[in-house]
Amino acid sequence: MSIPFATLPKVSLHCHLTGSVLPGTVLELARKHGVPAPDGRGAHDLYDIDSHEDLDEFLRVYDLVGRVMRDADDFRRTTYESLTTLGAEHGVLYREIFVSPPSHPGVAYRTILDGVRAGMREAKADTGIDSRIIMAINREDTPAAAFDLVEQVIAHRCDEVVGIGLDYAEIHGPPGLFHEAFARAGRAGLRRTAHSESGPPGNLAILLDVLGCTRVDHGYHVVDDPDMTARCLDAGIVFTCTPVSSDIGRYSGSGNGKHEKIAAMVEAGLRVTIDSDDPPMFGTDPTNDFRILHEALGYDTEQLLAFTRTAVDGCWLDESDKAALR
Ligand code: ES4
Ligand code: ZN
Repeated sequence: MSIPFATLPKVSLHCHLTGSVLPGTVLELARKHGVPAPDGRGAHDLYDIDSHEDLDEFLRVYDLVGRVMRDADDFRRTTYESLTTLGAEHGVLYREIFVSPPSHPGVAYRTILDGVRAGMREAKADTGIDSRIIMAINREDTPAAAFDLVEQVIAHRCDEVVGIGLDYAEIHGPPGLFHEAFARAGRAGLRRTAHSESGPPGNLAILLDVLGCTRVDHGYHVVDDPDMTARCLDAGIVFTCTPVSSDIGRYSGSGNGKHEKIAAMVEAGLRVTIDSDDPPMFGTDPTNDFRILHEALGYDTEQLLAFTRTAVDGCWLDESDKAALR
């Protein structure tokens, strides 16, 4: 029996706005602002993933995309496209999108926030998709810059921003460096998550003990340590896994198409959700990530819907808004 991957309901907890910009949009915005686009040969080659040596090189392309987003309308448009073309059209009912102000140097926080919110409203009106924002700290920046970002989030507090994240290359920014920014966010009632993909494995304990994270983005190391697995089971930590994005060996150490870590996490009974990370940049989309797991691990409709239920339970909406997704 064939599974209708595209229409299965999905809830998206690990998708970056900058990583969602469609190739044609990158070129149009670069032209509009007279700034350089990534050095692709055309719209389809812009994100040629095979041409990147490592995560750092990928992130420098990502930075170039961030630099073409300059005014509120750019943020409106890219948010709208993420939520519709890369969201609602794939059965996504709700998305918590990572927005990274540090990826847009010279752009005011307020400009970003207002533009993203406009895109969210428009996408909801046109397709029904609901969404919230997670403001992401760039761990390659200083702890002081991270703290300033959290201060901005608090100064411009609004219902749409439900939490903070920590992204960019883990190797260049150990999580403990950002304890003050995360503590400030915690005191203000913001939820907290952080990327941990490449490790070292001890980073997971820092996320839980020092940063106060209730979610972990990727987090595959959890299954290498039985004590940490037990702890995360007990605490109900939610892991936002990204099959295609994490299957690029030189970024994450996997790359064999078997998705063994995700399988082990599911097998251990951990709370796992599935997403696409940076869909066009990794040549994927929410439908494809579900399909890939079905093909690699035999997951059936019931298991795929269980990922969605976990994402509904683990998302940062109020209980009454969660009920509308069930
Ligand atoms: C990212 Cl570390 C990492 N990997 C993929 N996409 C990203 N966006 C921001 N940080
Ligand atoms: Zn990510």
